[in-house]
Amino acid sequence: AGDEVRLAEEASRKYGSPTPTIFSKVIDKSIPADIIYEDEKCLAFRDISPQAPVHFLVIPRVPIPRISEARDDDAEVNLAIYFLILADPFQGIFLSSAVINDGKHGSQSVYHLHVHVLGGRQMAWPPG
Ligand code: DGP
Repeated sequence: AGDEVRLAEEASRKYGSPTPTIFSKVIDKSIPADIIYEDEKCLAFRDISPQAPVHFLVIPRVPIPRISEARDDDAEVNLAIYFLILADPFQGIFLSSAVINDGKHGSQSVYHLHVHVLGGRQMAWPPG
């Protein structure tokens, strides 16, 4: 719990006081989620409304509201590293798309930065 407090303080220094979202509850485990990976910087869990046979979200523990507000010193945003780590347990499954929805025009609904990782079916381009 000490860590969560420290991260919340850090986020509030950087971003003002972001409104806690449902993903804060996934992080502190006050609501259930199918967490498939976690470490000191990020979590990955299955999307509650999967749009593909494989659909999980990768989030930083720090509650950065959206990708366009991330700061250069947010090492947590270096999620590509986590994709590599995450891809490993899914070897053999076709992880076809990684999507970040940014803001209203990007249909972002939860303002805690997250990457959608989708796979297991043919994707279409462009997104709707
Ligand atoms: P976006 O439109 O990019 O903000 O997508 C938010 C995603 O978060 C959406 O696909 C559904 C998912 N989601 C929302 N609430 C919950 C929740 O409580 N648990 C889980 N596992 N996923 C959630």
